[in-house]
Amino acid sequence: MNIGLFGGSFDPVHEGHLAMARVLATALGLDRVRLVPTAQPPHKIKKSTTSDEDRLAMCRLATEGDPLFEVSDYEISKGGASFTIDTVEAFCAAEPDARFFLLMGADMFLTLTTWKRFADLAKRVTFCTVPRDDVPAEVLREYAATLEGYGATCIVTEAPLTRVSSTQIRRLVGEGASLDGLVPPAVARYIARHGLYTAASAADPYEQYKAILRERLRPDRYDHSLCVADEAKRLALRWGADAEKAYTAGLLHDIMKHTNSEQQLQILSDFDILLDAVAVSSPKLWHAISGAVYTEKILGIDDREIVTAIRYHTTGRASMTLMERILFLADFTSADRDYDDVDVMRRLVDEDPDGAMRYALSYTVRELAAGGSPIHPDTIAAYNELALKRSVEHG
Ligand code: DGI
Ligand code: FE
Ligand code: FE
Repeated sequence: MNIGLFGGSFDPVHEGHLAMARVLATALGLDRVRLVPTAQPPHKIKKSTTSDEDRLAMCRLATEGDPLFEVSDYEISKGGASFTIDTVEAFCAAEPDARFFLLMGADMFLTLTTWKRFADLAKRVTFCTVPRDDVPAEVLREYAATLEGYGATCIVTEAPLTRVSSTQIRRLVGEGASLDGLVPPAVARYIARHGLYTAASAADPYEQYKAILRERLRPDRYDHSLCVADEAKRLALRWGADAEKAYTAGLLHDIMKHTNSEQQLQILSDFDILLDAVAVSSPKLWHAISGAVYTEKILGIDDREIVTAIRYHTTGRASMTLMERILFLADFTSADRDYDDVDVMRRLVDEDPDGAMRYALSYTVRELAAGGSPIHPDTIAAYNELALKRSVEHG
């Protein structure tokens, strides 16, 4: 069994991909061509790629009914960045009798020596590519000769293919132009039906959330939300948390801040959330609780990290997760904040995160006590945990 493996982001899959696969399948006598869409890299801030599900669905639609093709969700199911060598090793182990041919576009072919464990990869697969109108066969053959010097086997076909690129297709969709002849009709229909690559989604993936925020918040609070999102993302990158989630949590953390009490209590009762005694008497705490419920149940952001960060952004709590601390601190140090010792807080956040938590919590406790307000037990628990940790450290 000769199997062609064709990996890529397929964002979207197009006739250029399919033509290349067919040319190589005929030239090499392949029994099968397996499309392997790559998963979205983790920690990707700009959601420049379409969701894994959409890209997988388009690959399936593009090849439906053609026995030459199959679509593998191997890398997408695994999640995160995959290296070709790891995927190839998994396929080789699953089908020890098959011969594998790695199909790739001319531009990828010219980078092969930089791939992870290139020498191991070269032992397991034959590298195959097709010239393109902008990358002539001679250039590819010259590079192939170098690769063969390292022990690789390469196949470069003669006739060049016309260049089609996913970037070009995304741009055409944005301009409202037809995709006739560039993608299979079923893919074109899928793109239209799901509103993929439209100007709004391409310009800013968070635009939908921002539009909701602009409806629910007054301008200064909207600005605050953008600033907290930026700061949360900055801290996440610094401390190795998921920057995209931090940005989302920052955007949405105050989403209920301007919703009236009745509606906030309504949403809590709709989802069976009970308020404890201190929370009942402190309406300022409600927006964190109702905001978490809104984010999870109404916006459908079913992500514990994001939801609990919003839930505890006002009170804090004992044993806060990294994402909870990021949002809690970002709310104190965002660019729009301006209180007496904001500079102290900003320095602490960068130099001593525990110290910053301690500083923020004692500030809150002091302010509330000075004003005679009740202090929520979660705030006290967060404060005590850090104060105890410090007294242990300092004997
Ligand atoms: O929503 P923001 O203004 O960005 O900030 P926030 O969510 O931290 O809300 C701050 C308000 O919440 C401020 O008026 C103090 C109040 N607050 C914070 N912690 C507690 C609290 N109020 C009570 N009663 N108990 C607390 O533990
Ligand atoms: Fe808040
Ligand atoms: Fe806030």
